[in-house]
Amino acid sequence: ITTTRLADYQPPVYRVEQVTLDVDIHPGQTRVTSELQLQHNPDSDQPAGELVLNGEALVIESLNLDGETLTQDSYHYDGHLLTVRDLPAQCVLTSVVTIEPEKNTALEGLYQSNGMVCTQCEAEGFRRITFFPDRPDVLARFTTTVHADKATYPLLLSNGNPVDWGEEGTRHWVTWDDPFPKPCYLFALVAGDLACLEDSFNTASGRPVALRLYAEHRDLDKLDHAMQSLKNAMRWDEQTYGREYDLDIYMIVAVSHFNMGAMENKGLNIFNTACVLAHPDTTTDAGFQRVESVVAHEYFHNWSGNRVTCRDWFQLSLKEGFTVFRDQSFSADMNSAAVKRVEDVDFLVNHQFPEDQGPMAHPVRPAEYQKIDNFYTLTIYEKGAEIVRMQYNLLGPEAFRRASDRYFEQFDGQAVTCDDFVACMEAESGLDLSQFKRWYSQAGTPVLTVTDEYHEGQYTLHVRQHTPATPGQPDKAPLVIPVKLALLDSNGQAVAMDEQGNRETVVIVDQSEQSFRFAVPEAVTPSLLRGFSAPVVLDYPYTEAQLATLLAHDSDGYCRWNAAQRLYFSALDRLVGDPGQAQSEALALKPVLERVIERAKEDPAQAALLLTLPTEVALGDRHSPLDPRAVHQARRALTGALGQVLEEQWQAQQQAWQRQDFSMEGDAIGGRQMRLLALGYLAAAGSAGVTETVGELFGHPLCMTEELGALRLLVHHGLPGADQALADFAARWQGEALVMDQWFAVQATCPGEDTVSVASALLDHPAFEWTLPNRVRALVGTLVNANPVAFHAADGQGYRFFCEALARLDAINPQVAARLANGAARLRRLEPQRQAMLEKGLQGVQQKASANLSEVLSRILTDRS
Ligand code: BAL
Ligand code: ZN
Repeated sequence: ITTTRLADYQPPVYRVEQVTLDVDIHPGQTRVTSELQLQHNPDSDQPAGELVLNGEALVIESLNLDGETLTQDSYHYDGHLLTVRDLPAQCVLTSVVTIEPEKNTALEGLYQSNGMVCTQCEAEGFRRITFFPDRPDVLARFTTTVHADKATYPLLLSNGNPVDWGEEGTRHWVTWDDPFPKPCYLFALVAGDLACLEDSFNTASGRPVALRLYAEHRDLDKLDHAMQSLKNAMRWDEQTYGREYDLDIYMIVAVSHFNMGAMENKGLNIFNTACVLAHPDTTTDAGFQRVESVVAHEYFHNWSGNRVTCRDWFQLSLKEGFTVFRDQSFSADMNSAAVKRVEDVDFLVNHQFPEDQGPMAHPVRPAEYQKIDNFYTLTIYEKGAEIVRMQYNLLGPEAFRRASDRYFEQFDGQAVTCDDFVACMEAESGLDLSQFKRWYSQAGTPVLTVTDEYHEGQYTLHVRQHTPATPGQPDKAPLVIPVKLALLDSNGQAVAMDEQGNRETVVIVDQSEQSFRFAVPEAVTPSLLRGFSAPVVLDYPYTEAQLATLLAHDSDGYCRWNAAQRLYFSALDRLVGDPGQAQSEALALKPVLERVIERAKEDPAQAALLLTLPTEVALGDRHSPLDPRAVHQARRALTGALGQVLEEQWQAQQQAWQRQDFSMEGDAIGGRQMRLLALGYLAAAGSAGVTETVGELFGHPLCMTEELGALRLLVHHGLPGADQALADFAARWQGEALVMDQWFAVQATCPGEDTVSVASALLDHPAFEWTLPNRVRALVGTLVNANPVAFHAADGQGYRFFCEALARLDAINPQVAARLANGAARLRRLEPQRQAMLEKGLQGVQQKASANLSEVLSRILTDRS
């Protein structure tokens, strides 16, 4: 296992000017002929002569240099690297290799999925197809010819435009040419028998673009939402960033077997079916929103990632953080911006913060890695997006747009770094961002500790910042933390904070300790970190009365949500170990929640967010050592008690949001969320009639959101009829893979220790497939990550389930196994008995682990924090 370090970066010795690929698909064996036009790189300080190419487990048929067959003494291949000696400065290297896509269960490189052949090359999959300098700073023009059987694979796709095609008996071929130089991680190829939804888009400058969305024939009716999302994204990027699409064709292919969500290959995106297919009968509202954002995300990569790409994989967040920021902004514009921001923050604090506080913590620009696949993390993506968002807010929209224009224009066709991005921000704003850039290099979540005082018209905030140590980074320097704030008077109204009468301001915290003063007429409640202006933990001693004021009156959606979360956490913290007090905690919360429920008609989606209790995982993270049973009982007790004390209000809500007709309008979606939430509280309280109402909803749903929501309530609350409902659901949806994933997930997330034996039995269900990542994530991933009371079952059965699954999966798909292993990241937070059981299990898996899995396990096992 080798470690790659940012500090060791060297430019490539040779550039590849042109690649001509010929991929000849036959059952059992695919032959790949590649012709590389090589040129010594003048930026390299190494002389021409030796060339090292990546190539993973390729079977060489022949190697040829400038027309001469290479003899075995002029090259060396060790199964991973091909070293060719005595090369001139300019030459053509031709290789013929064979590969076996049918046997490729790792789903990297060229592989089979439900009868089609497709690729996944990011980050390092292209080396499994042919020999190449598989690094993002080698940009080449690709011409690709695909040959295959006509009947099995009537459709042959690759990047760019089709320029030639023909038939050879029962076989046919198509040649695709991509005029834009690109790194090989953006290469794509698809061969299959697929249905197509076709549309077109006229760019702002009037160029027509053919839009083609491909899926299995049975899924053709599930592509409309993705098409509309794509067109919206194309227009939005023109209007918001001035970026037009550049090829004549834009294609998306839906694939069942896929390691990630989707892939932005130039002109030929390949998508996990879960992120592109959508139909109200089979897809939840959340699923629709995911399709919209992922389609947009991959489209936006055409500029932020493809036209301007990364110099090396340490710069991954250059494209991912920026593109997540872009897709978040797009979704905010298409839907409710306030709700979107809270959803994004909720995701960040509940998933990225734990990563940043655990053994896998790493900077947004890591300094080293063993397998780059393990760094497609929430830190790179979500925290990376927050770093771009802070720059957007520091510059303001106009300067940020000038800076992004400069970035795209100056670096078009180049492979660059995060420093290059920030330099554009500095150049267009005049700001000095040198201290700000510590956000890229320093891991960990900063904690802002704030206290305040009020004296004779002067209100002072004292702010201290501290970033806890993370693996390999014991000492942290102060960051630049923009804190947007307002000050609320006793009526909850924001007061003027300066002579201009501004009622909101931003202070920049850039030292370990600082104070900020404001002239205000009375003692105030601070509304801090408005809009979640920086990805930090805020430690301010809010009283419950202040939180109630913020929740009732703050105009900032994030601050209202955060106030609600703080109220819930303090009640739940008291109930951990003492759930008998749930009734009095619920009564104390009742008046503030009543006000939120009353306002639900203004914005039901926002109300649903405000009324949702923190998860057991989030609550567990506040208690050390983790006591999953006590956490489970506390949350369950408070849910039931809130169901009881607000029973009338929940009943009214569940009736008010009942609809006769299906709609995808914002209020209809928010209404479904409110209705299911209300039914959940009623079910937890054992309210009379709730079983019938939920059963009725399950039997006569308007859409999958209702059907699945009702199923989840039946199963998770153990309501009568739950088993029959599970059987009916499976019978109805056995042919729909994505719906069956939800069926597995509903069962795996049923809170309770017994769920482990249910999940173990489901591993033997005929619909369970180890080779299908979505299915494994639905059953094993959800139990491990979203059902702590099951995963941490006192007898260790959850750990046995997990470790056996890890070992089994690792032999099939190391990338997905390594990702799943992150579920053990809280190892050192467990009490000694559980810790010993899990540690032993992980050590057993570690003995035979792949490089991917081994890197994650060793970080977890050596964690001493
Ligand atoms: N580049 C990998 C998939 C994505 O982030 O778009
Ligand atoms: Zn991306």
